Amino acid sequence: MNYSTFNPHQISIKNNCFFGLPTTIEDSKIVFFSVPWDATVSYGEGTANGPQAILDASYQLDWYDFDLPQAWEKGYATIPINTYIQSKSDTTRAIAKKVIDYLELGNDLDDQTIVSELAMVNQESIELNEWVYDQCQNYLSQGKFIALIGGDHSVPFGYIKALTEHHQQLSILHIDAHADLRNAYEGFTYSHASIMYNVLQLPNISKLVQVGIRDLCQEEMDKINTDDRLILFDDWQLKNNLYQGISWQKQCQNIINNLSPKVYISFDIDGLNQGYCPNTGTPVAGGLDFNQAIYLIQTLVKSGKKIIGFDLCEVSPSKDIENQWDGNIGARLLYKLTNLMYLSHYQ
Ligand SMILES: [Mn+2]
Repeated sequence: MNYSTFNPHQISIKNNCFFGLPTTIEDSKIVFFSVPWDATVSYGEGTANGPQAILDASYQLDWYDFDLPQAWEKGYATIPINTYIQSKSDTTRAIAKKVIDYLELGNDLDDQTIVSELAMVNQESIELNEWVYDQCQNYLSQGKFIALIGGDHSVPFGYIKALTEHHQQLSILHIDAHADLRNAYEGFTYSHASIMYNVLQLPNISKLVQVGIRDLCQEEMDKINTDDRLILFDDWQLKNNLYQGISWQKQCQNIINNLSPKVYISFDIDGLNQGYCPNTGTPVAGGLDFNQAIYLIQTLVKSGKKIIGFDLCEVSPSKDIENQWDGNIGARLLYKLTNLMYLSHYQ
């Protein structure tokens, strides 16, 4: 760990590490693993640039954390953002866009060129999943925790798969505007809109607890109503409860009671109110306040349950490079989630 040039009272040095922290991967307890990929994004593109936007904005934060003083010395290291994956995302997304444009015209899948392009995108997604899985297996087997930074919401699949091989009975706390329970979307098996459908096919997933959901289709609602593992806390009900005087504390406790002792958090930034993520791919009105979301996770940690990993996805920077708001929120959320994950194991 090279702290010789690091002063936690001063400004960050731009060292290509999240929050300017000088920890080496070897000495780390937690690694920041970026997956700059948004090949199948259907609406607004740009989440492949999320990790870089969060990294750029992260230098601006102060390190003091009210839950975890001296968080900066706990051992968080950055795995460099993989530029090969990012360029692969760009080329794959160009093909995917042709398929999406074709389907959005109301065409059926009878054009052989489109069919083979669709197959190509699906193959690239499989390879991305395998890459994420291999990377995560590597760090998990070294006893490290992983903070995964997307990318669109398809990217944590390989990570969750790796975790299911290290843990029996894990639950997922899924914060999102969307249920992500579609069985493939626009023909893409590993679409961002299908992540939780795909995750439910994995072994050892005991519960999927969804919070903040406010945009879903009938097929997804049917799945929620028929699969015992699925528990929905939709945004409308959460807010109605609040308006009728049921405290957020009480609601958080209720949410957490549904989770097993080992919890994975999948955090889509669009679970928050759109003011916190104006450039995210598929924004929806409503959503959680920043502090509400943090309070939920603080309550989880206080309950004694362990956060065994998390992802933060769908942060997309503004086209105006001077505007770091999305990245700034992403960075603050990333720091807080990382600190709370740390605290859940070492308090
Ligand atoms: Mn979403």
